[in-house]
Amino acid sequence: MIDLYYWTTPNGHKITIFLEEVGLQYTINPVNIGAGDQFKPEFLKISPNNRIPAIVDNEPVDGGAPISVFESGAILLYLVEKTGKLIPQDLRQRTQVLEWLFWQMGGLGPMAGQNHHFSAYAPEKIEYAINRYVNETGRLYGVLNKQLADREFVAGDYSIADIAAYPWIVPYERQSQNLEDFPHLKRWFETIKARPATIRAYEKAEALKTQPLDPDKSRDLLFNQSAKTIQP
Ligand SMILES: N[C@@H](CCC(=O)N[C@@H](CS)C(=O)NCC(=O)O)C(=O)O
Repeated sequence: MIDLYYWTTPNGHKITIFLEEVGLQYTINPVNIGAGDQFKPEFLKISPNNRIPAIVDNEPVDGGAPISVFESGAILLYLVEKTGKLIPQDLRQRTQVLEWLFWQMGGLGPMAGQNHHFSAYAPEKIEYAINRYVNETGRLYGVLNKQLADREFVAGDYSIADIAAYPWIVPYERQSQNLEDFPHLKRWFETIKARPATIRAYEKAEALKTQPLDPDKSRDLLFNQSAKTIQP
């Protein structure tokens, strides 16, 4: 059984999509990041970066003590090693999956995240920052669109490379992107959206969504972090 420490955000969705695809048993432990659950000492023991997602695998393949993993890319890699699913065994194909997984982790995720921040959450509208991240998100959409021009999925068969990228395309409107400008990406997006595992994963998210108790407090918790937040 996997304990999943989760909230209803793109990085969280990666793991529910994966778990739904492979049919591993898991329980969701909600970590409401708008209410400050990510700072609870029990959670920080598992995820020292005070970010979701994180997992605890209570039945690791080596038969030893439970293993905890934080960082969505590391979790996906841990889970493909555990299950042997959603990653090719062939060296060349596997390398491509890793390239696109890391492309998402180092590019699409952070750039789209800053896009959300400066477009939607920042108290001031800073034109330079908004343009910078909207343009960079658009460039990355273009890269993905080109990659998908002659193949169904990002790197061979459906894999963790697709699962990592998909939840970051879901909020494309919030990122000021138009999928009509990226026809191959749009076709890929609709294909993944219709997969039963994706539908189940997003249903789980809907079931959890609650309004933050105090939006100002949530904003403060999420966007005023510094070294002091985490250091004793
Ligand atoms: N690189 C990390 C990023 C995780 C991340 O940014 N998680 C956000 C939600 S998508 C979070 O937990 N935010 C809580 C906070 O900012 O305190 C990963 O991929 O797991």
